Amino acid sequence: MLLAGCQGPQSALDPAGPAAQAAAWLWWGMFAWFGLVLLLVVTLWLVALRRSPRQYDPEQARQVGRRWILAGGVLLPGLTILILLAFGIPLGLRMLPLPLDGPPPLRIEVTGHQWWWAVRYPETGVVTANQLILPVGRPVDVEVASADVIHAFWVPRLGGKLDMLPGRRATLRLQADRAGRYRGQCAEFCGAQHAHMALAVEALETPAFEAWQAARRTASPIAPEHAAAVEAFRPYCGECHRVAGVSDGRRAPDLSDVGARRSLGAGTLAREEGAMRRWLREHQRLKPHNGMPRHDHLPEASLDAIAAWLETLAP
Ligand code: HEC
Ligand SMILES: [Cu+2]
Repeated sequence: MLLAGCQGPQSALDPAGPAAQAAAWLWWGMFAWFGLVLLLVVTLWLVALRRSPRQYDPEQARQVGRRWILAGGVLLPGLTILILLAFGIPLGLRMLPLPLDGPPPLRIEVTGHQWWWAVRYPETGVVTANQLILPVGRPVDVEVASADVIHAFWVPRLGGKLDMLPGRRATLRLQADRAGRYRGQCAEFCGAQHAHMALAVEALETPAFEAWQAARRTASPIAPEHAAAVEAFRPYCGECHRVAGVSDGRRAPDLSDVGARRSLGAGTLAREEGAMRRWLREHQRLKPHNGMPRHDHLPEASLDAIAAWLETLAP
């Protein structure tokens, strides 16, 4: 049961990059040291229990007691803090955006919203939401910010955790050494749907990453059978959502590639058959109080037509 915690897409004990590796070393180091301290304390306790009361001498006991206070209350915690600092400071340096010798890191802006993630690649202008696509083997500087309350960015298998504070920008360096899917999660309570604020992370080999960026820079053409859906979408949904070439809303997740997303509502609803229709009809039941109003005023046929069109939006 304990070992089950060492695996999975979100385990800090299964690092997939140098920054996360550093955090994992620190964790194991602390585990070993505090394990030893626990063993020592339990042994002393057992020894004390087994001592016969006849050997008790009040004067000697006072002296011994003072020594234990010094050793256990000052020396041991002091030593522990020193060791932690000696280990922790160099490891923490790996998560800072320090200058590098090689090519510069990739910059990605991630903004927390109640309760979704906006993701932007400033070098190419590519925008997405609720998913972070990275190249393998290249350092990435994630510039975090918040649009409302305090959130926290954390992808445990790739790096450390950083608070996202309204009105401030901060940068966290991470890197993926292996291609694969990872999971991030808002790590600071930010309201009712905090638990439904997951970030799907995917590390791609460099050619695949470049191909994804290139594909994202061209808007998907609109097939004639979706023209009516687009007309219904533009004036209402388009107020909040951007779809490249269709609408320019900025209050809600960019939907230009929503058809390729692994889940809807920041991890709330897996992309099974019919998930898009279900999300549009039931999103306030699936993720109560989320920032999107009910679409009850739209005819169901129109909503389903929009869903069918959104399904096709993939890079
Ligand atoms: C008042 C602004 C607003 C309007 C209007 C609006 N939405 Fe949304 N929508 C949101 C917000 C905010 C979210 C994010 C909710 C969350 O996950 O917390 C969202 C989420 C979504 C998602 C899920 C995106 C993802 O990445 O998980 C889809 C799909 C979507 N909306 C489609 C639509 C459609 C279609 C319409 C029109 C029928 C529409 N929206 C109208 C604000 C809006
Ligand atoms: Cu949160």
